[in-house]
Amino acid sequence: MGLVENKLKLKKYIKKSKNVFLMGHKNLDLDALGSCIGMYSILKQQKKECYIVIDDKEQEMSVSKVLKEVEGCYNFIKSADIPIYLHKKNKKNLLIILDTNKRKLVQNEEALDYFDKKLIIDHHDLGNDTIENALIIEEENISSACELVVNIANIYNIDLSPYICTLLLSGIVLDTNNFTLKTTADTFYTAYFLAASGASPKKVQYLLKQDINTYIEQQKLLSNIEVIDKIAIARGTPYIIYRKEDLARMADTLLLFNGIEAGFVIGKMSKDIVGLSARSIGNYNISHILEKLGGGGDAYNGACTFNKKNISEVHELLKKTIKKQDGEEK
Ligand SMILES: [Mn+2]
Repeated sequence: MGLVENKLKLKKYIKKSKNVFLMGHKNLDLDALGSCIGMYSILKQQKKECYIVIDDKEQEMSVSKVLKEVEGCYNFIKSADIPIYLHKKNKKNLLIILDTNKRKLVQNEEALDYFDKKLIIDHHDLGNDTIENALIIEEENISSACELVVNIANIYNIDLSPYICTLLLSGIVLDTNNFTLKTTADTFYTAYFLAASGASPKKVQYLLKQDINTYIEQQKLLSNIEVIDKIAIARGTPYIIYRKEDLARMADTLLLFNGIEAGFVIGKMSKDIVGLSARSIGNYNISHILEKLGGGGDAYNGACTFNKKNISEVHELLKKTIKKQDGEEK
């Protein structure tokens, strides 16, 4: 599944296609968008017609900053318009899915049906819901989709513009929470390579700047933490609706504290839905817990949603499940 083993297959796949459509996960972040734009640039240099498919109605601040800056430079389309841009011969069309491999998480699940040839470039674990009949390049030990795209650019031996290097570096900084999570020597090497190719750390900082009010709400959430053994559980304020990405970011933050190996964050995502986001440094198996709760994930991250349950009910349920799992492991 790795890039090295699939290098030739990947090249052949790309060589045989003419129109390439790039699609990230729902609620794009800078790793998904950065990797799409990075791949676009690689493919353009291979003389492919490229399209980035975005259906998100609302955009995270960093994503909308980038989309504004690149307006007119890339072909952005909605999935409903894919048929207009398809090549007459379907085998000349290729859909590349970046930063996810799950059917339900792509921008638009129905868009998958237009394509016989699909390629996945991702750094998340595969699962039951992984898109079928696709060439999969998946490395779960790599920091981000952006890091994978840099490796692909190196396979093609091509240069990326300083702006694209900046976007790719932003994706890495985002997914590693400033080089604290899932960071290896290769990640630092990639960051070095991008910086040496003209990426601007100052610009990365600008792109990733947050809204101050969101930050304040997140800090409030962090003041309500319970630590059980090596696990930290944080609960949101019941009257605040959090975005899924913000819960995830808070769960990332929990891992920054001494002695904490796994973090869970519970918060309301809408009037009737409570979300649970989980992160682990890899030692503590959060995926079993999430599966028991009806969600999913891998060794490092995962999530789950609950209908018609309040925050305290989810909190109790989570604690029971953690206790039960600890009992099973002993
Ligand atoms: Mn990612």
